Amino acid sequence: MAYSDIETASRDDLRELQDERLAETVQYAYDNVDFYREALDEAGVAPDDVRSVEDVSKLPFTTKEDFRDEYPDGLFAVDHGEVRRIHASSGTTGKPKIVSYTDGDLGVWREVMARSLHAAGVRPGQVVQNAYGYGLFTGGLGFHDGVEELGACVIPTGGGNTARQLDMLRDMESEVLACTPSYCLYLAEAAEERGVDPRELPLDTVVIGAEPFTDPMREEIEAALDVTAVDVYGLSEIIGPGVSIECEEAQEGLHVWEDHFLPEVVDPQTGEPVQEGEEGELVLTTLTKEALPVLRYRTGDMTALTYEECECGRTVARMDNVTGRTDDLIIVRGVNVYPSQIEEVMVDIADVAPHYRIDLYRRGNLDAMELTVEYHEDYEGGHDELERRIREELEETLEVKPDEIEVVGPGVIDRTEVGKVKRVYDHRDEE
Ligand code: DLL
Repeated sequence: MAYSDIETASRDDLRELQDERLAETVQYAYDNVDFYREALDEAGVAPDDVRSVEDVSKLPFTTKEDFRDEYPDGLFAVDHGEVRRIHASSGTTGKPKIVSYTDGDLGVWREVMARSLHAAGVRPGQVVQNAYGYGLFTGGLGFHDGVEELGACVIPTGGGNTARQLDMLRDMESEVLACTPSYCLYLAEAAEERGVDPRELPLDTVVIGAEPFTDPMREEIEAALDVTAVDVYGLSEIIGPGVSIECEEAQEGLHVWEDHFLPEVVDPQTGEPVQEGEEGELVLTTLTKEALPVLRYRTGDMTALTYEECECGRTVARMDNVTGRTDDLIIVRGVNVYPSQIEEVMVDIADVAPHYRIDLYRRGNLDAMELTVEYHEDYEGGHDELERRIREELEETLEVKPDEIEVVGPGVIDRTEVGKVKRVYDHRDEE
């Protein structure tokens, strides 16, 4: 059933392996990376103090800022001669985070991606169209290698070039499409514009990730393309895509490949571990990485963990779908708002298309929030009526009201063809 035995191992066996690998990783990082040696010394923790998974909380956190401070290669544990590949994650501000892989790391990545695709229902011989961007972004090559490792056929379309993307989907009869959720919706729309019913395409499965999306958004994708949409998660600092994925059977939480990545969830304010099932910030420790071992990385992604066996039989931990990050909280007139709250409300209104943007301004001393939403192409009513309905629905969920809601026609809001979607535009710091 599973791609590798470890996916269904007993929790005790898995724990034993993690204990061993964690102790090795801490010693390895201490011996080979000045940053970790100094951080552990400063925290008064000796590598020997970390003997088992329970001891992980003794270790100091590693943050995004540490990657930036150590730019470009201060966190590498091997000489350049042993590095076989470099990727980078751009981020919105400042220097990119440079990440590196040895031959062994690339092998692990291929293995966890093959496992992930298998869990998503992909089988050898199938055609997988890979519309994640190739290049420094980990999405393209991460999927590419995983598809080949699994023994399926990859079509490396990369991001963008929508006309050719659609031709390939139809002519090569791709059964699986890998891309961001926003691009997936865009492709469905673009197909319709060209007179192709997206539901008639041969696709069975889409493997979506790299950006947050809510459950209603997923349902929208599944209905638009008549597919199963499976959520895949990962980040460059840890390896790239393939840290965790849902199984096609249950689609109930993302299986974390715990033999390579040790997950914890902590309170984002205090850094203290939370109870199983409670929401908090995901923290990850690599257990087998050679070029770039990472101890207790604060991902900024909000999720919860469960260790209950899944109905698919896998025993590894599962994390909730990540719908937000600790840093995408927007504060409007002192009230906390998450974009995912707005998305959930809007995608639930049938006459609204799942395309929206949020603009924040400072007017005098006050924050102003403007929401632009597209109506669905089948909608025949008036703008005012729809604006009123959106306002009413939002007022039930949000503590702060948008100052303006503008309903616009289909296709007016810019689409993201390459890379990750941007929904919040904060103009408050602009003059
Ligand atoms: O986005 C790796 C990836 C590629 C994952 C393709 C899945 C598919 P980065 O560019 O380093 O790596 O961005 C990592 O993207 O910390 C999350 O905030 C977000 N993210 C990734 N996957 C998901 C997901 C890739 N399934 C950052 N749901 C992470 C929500 C996600 N957010």
